[in-house]
Amino acid sequence: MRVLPIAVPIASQLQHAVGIAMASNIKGEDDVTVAYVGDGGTSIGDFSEALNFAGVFDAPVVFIIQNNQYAISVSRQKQTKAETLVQKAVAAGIPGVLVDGNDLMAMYAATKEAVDRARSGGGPTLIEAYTYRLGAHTTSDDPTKYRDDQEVEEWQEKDPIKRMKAYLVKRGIWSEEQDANLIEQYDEEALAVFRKVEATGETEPEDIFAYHFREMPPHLSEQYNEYVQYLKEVE
Ligand SMILES: Cc1ncc(C[n+]2csc(CCOP(=O)(O)OP(=O)(O)O)c2C)c(N)n1
Ligand SMILES: [Mg+2]
Repeated sequence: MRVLPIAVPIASQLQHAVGIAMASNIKGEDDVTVAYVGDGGTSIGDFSEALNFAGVFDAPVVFIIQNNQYAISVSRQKQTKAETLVQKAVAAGIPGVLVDGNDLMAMYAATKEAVDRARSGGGPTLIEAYTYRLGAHTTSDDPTKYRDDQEVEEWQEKDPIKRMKAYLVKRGIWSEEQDANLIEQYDEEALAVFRKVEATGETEPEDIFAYHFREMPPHLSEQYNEYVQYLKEVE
């Protein structure tokens, strides 16, 4: 498995995925490319372009929309008047499947089917994983400003981790005791890493310029010098 770096410009990764999948076809390789996007990302032109290209060129690619109902503060209803996001597959002439995104096994089955189809020459698939963002978008976001607590509470019960755990415990594959031990073990590991990093001391502000390039390019050197000067002035 090969993993690409995270693409910050929303939905741009879909175009890359189609390009990679088209290259697999040209090279005669049986690789399949899987690309994820948010509900908000489906409103961007790149999404439609990627689906269209993938369909026309039978690219072995699987698009997975993580429909968590929000793009920061913008609700799913404000993204599109379409009843579902997956119906956008119809316009591209490719198969689409709407899945309970909080059901791990349903997601596995749908993804496997799509990957198998792509690998056997059946072209692309669009999957919509219907889920919910329980937390805030980022630490600078306050979701209480744009949604009801009741909505969040309703989704708490559908938490995929809770559901999977309940299933495994019921089947006797996992237990509350094992769960508690594992969490304790992870807490200890995380704390050990945190202490190690903390012990390395304060980070110098200039460090934001370091470690990007072996030799700092001129435009960055210029900014670095300006920044060092600025730090001296504010001291
Ligand atoms: C092209 C582009 N426009 C705006 C942003 C700023 N931005 C970062 S996350 C985000 C919302 C994304 O929502 P969604 O696609 O639903 O993904 P989620 O965060 O819910 O997983 C926006 C608008 C960006 N990164 N790229
Ligand atoms: Mg979203």
